[in-house]
Amino acid sequence: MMITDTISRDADLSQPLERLGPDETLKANSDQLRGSIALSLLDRISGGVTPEDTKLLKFQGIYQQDDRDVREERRRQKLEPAYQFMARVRLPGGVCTPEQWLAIDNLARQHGGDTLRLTTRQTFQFHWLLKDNLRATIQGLHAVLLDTVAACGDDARGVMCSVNPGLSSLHAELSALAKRASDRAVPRMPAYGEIWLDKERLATTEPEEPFYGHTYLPRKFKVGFVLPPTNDIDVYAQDLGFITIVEAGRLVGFDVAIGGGMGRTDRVATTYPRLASVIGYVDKEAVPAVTDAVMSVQRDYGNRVDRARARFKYTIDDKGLDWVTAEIERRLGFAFKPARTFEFTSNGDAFGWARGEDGRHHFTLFIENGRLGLGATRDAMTALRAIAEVHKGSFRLTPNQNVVIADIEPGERSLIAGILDSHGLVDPEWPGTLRQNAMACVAFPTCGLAMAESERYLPSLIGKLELLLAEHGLSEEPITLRMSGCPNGCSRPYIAEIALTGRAPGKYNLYLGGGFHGQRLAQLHLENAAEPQILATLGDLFGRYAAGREAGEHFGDFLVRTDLLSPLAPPQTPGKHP
Ligand code: SRM
Ligand code: SF4
Repeated sequence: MMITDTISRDADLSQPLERLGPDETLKANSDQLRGSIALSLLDRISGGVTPEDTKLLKFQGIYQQDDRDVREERRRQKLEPAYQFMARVRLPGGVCTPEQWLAIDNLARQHGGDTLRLTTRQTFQFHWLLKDNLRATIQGLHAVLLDTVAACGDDARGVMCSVNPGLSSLHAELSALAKRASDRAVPRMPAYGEIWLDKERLATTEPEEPFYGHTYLPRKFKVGFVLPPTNDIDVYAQDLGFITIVEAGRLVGFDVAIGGGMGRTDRVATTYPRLASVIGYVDKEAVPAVTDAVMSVQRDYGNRVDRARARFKYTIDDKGLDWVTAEIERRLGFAFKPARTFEFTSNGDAFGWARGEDGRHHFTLFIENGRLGLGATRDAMTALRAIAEVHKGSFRLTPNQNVVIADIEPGERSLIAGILDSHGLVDPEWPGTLRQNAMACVAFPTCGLAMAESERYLPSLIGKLELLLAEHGLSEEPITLRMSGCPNGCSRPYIAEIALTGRAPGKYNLYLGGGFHGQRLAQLHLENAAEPQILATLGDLFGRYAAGREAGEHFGDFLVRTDLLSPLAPPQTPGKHP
């Protein structure tokens, strides 16, 4: 029987059923995401899977892609696209063991083109997987207790957590909370075990997904836990953010922020980035209930007709922040307390050695744009493998695409330092301050949505910007710079002080004036600009900044204070902002 409507529970049934978007019908009719994936994997004629299975696979953390560098040539030769797959690991808070690191490194070398990508949400991505290698990759992850469930799709995505190397006990508590929130929010997805791990389908009359039902969420949903003063996870970009409140050295609870999101659709004015709104404080014991309540409001009231406006931020703006807050409180059975105070000072990583309060050491290693192995500027992949072979602590992937070699016992430190040194990774000349504070999304050649280069272009652009900064004596000034290959904003560009989002090959929109710790949206300054115009504009603004800044003033704050941002700026997005 075809299911045409499975909006369940407290669903807003005022939406006429026949108007549900096609993705909703696909989910509803997919037999809880099984679709025909098992058959598609057996098909030897194509290197890809069917369009429907392509969408369903995303819920299992797997994206079908094609090599865009050869797309045109293959089209001319009347060949099918060079299909390959990306698989994203679910890694709450970005924490993994040395054993897991080695397994991931092995899989990347065997099946993933000798490269790994550390993402802006603290996990690993494999690229270049062929259809025939998917099963071995998933099984290899399973062997070290990892999976790709819900790393993509209309569900709760990878839960983020601050890395804070110095604050060992608070980090441990927060990281455990993030892991628990992730375990609770993740779909059960028996299809995953059946398709990839040869598990039997169980005969049951119980619902397979008691929370998600047949249609899951209207869109992806992102949760993060942050430990001030570092806003490394960019909490204002999360659908649901927990801002840690510490009193007398103890984690007591959280300010709750809802409705953040970066993505916008090119030329669609009704889509926009939005900063999350802080709606109040809860004690730490309430985290599971708050997560359930907030996600269920989005599940039941999110837009299931227009996918471009299906994220939680639009539900909030359409229904009103007060209404959504009241509905969350109704489901919780209690009201939020007034928000407490907290202070953020930056959203970047602190590089190099840090000593935790428990006496163990941590080294935060810069990884340019999160790329390891093939395509990377320096060979950190080999060094990290060598470290994983001897390390007894853990690794933490940071939200800025870097990695912390964490929990190093004092006696182990010189061994790790020696490995880093012998691979040229402790170099006082590299990276400079601008590069350390920069991020680029993947874009070409793997991302199907890329409109311009990002990861492959930003390193050379930074070299040119460094010369401009040096001319004005600004080389040591921390300035956040983020590039995305399209307006979707996977590097969270719209909260950077300088942001470039791709519009066409070699052409970018330039946004300026975001807050240094992710608290303010940047404004559109140039549209469709090529490199010479970008360099000329930024060179001029760097000169004005050097001459006119106040003591300690950040670049973004200076641009806003001196009113140097152009009238191209879009109106402020609706909603209550911090
Ligand atoms: Fe993203 C889609 C890569 C973080 C907003 N993102 C994609 C896809 C899967 C393209 C696609 O749908 O075909 C990209 C795969 C490229 C590739 O070849 O690997 C992709 N996103 C990434 C990663 C790998 C970028 C990176 O360089 O690290 C990040 C993986 C995160 C993870 O581990 O889960 C990544 N994406 C983000 C973030 C940042 C964040 O979440 O903190 C955002 C902005 C925040 C947000 O969601 O609002 C983001 N990605 C998007 C969007 C726009 C969503 C929207 O609301 O409009 C898309 C497109 C979509 O979903 O339709 C997208
Ligand atoms: Fe792809 Fe656009 Fe995301 Fe970059 S921002 S990874 S180009 S979807």
